[in-house]
Amino acid sequence: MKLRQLGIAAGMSMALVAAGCGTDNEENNAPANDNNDVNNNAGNNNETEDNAGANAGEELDYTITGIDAGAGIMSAAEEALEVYDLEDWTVQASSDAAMTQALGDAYENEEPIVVTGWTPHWKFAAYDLKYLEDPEGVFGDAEDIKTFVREGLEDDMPEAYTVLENFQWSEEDMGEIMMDVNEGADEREAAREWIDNNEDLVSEWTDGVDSVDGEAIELVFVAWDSEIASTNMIGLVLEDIGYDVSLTPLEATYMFQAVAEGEADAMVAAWLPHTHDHLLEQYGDTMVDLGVNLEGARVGLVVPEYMDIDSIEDLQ
Ligand code: PBE
Repeated sequence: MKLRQLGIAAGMSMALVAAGCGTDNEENNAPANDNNDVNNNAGNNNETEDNAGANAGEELDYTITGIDAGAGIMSAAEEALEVYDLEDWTVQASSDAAMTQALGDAYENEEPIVVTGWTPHWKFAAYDLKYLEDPEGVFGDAEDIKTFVREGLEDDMPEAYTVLENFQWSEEDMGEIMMDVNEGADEREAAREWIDNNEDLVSEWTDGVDSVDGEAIELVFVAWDSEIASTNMIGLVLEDIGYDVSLTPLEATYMFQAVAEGEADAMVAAWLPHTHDHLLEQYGDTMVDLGVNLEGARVGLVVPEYMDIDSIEDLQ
């Protein structure tokens, strides 16, 4: 297929934004009654519960550290700015890799940071983080991750169709691969190790499925850590029954489009009912829905536990 990888290496500048956001204000010992901003040109302030959001806002230059512009969570974050009247704030596009880099850098220095976050993701195992409450429900409730294949796959590749239809695992399963990859393991090797350790589950997906003889199958995905884990894993399972598997990273819209137009065979990366609803609306009619492969996913705005804000409203 001709679609190119877009948007996933868009902005390493995020790490710089986060690293550069001044936090020296904490050392400012302005008198407690000096609330009139006279000498406040460095954005200093006294950290009180009342203005914790404003403080964080100033320190962060009113920037939410986002990921690739095509991700559903990015449009949800933009919507949140409107719904919660956060007109001073912007959502900075970058990539999953740049976002986690910025998060890691901020965390190390106990600096404030707000990221577009989701579960499953290794960042929750690596750092103490919390979702900001979302009383307006902009980010939706629990999400499922679903599998879609192109029309005609059932006839053309019934073996792959069956495996993809059977594929279902848990947040913990996906998390194991993600964690290994984050700790430096090769993506394929991490997926292979998980398969080796979970033969019973994998054999439920491949039960009764005949081997094939090197037929080419193409899986599309977006280079989010969660989808790197799932796509590499299911790709290996298909390889093990004889397919010649290629994995193509794309921007989210093109991932849906590729399957809808039959240019790619399958994807296991549709977050619904909320995050990718606009993409499902656009492309859903010409794709085959093979159901949920992971239950209980979640998206939202995520901050380190040490930040003294709890709700998106606190960013006002
Ligand atoms: N995510 C991870 C995706 C879905 C999977 C939350 C970054 C998105 O926002 O589109």
